[in-house]
Amino acid sequence: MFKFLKDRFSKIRQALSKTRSVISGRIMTLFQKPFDEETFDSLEQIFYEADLGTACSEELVAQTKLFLRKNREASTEEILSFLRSSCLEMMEVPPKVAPKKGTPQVILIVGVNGSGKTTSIAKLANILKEEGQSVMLAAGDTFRAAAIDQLATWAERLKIPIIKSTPGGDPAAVAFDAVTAAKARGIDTLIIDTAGRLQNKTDLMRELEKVQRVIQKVIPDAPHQTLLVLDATTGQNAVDQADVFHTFTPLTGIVLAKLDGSAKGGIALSIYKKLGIPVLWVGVGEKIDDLIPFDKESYLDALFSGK
Ligand SMILES: Nc1nc2c(ncn2[C@@H]2O[C@H](COP(=O)(O)OP(=O)(O)OP(=O)(O)O)[C@@H](O)[C@H]2O)c(=O)[nH]1
Ligand SMILES: [Mg+2]
Repeated sequence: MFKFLKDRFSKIRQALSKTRSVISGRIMTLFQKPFDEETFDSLEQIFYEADLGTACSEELVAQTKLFLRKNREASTEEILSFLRSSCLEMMEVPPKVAPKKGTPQVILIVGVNGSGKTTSIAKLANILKEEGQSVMLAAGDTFRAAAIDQLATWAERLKIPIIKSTPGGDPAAVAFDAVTAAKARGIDTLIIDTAGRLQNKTDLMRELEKVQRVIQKVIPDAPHQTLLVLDATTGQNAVDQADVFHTFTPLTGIVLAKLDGSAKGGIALSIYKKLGIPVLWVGVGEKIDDLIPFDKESYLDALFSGK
């Protein structure tokens, strides 16, 4: 295995260690004694606690019952391996909105306050730059001067151009200027930051629609990707956030930030099952290289490994 792949796998394993101890750890203990109805109630409880959500949890419990009816002597390893493949099947859902190709590739980043948007943008920009792409940032969070400064500091550190306005400026105007500049300068990827907003604040959600409309005046196909950054420690509310954001800004993918430190890593499964929006990236720390591409197999290996 390539070293960087090993590193990635160990990072996701590490980030999911709390969730794994909820899932694998407790399931191993649960099935050490003969099972009965109570066992399955406890199993459902474990899934809830790991934030798999009601639909996933109930379905997995029902499937486990059937499996054990046919395989009464199954070992805990076999039960975990069965659960892993059931989850993989649940995650095989076609994306709701396919990303588009285009140059510049315009990526719009949205999410509630403090979910990890700006940090994830810096991490993503760094990955794209390392791949040899030219990257530009747009400081579309014009609410706070500190938000503009935060992104500008990252741009400086990464040595990439940034388009910004004075605090209080119109975010749609910044987006328009940035897309125009990225197009004129032949930039490969433009990533647009936006202010955090609660999904139930309709006026702020309408502002995001305006940002999209304005971008489309310059590039009709843009944004080619719209990524929602979710805080993995939020729990099931993250699914509601995704649902509402998706109606205003059709989402091509999710960035699941702060997976490290969360015991609720099962949320990725819930997002796939309930919304059919793919998780593309996971944040596993605060450092610049703490963003890794989401890979279902490694994710499930990490959740359901007995060790
Ligand atoms: N542990 C951990 N911390 C993270 C991760 N991603 C972001 N953070 C931290 O979360 C905090 C908020 O991150 P920001 O990137 O500023 O979040 P934001 O969504 O841009 O916030 P607003 O612009 O205020 O809405 C910062 O302290 C980040 O360092 C992650 O993957 N893991
Ligand atoms: Mg921010």
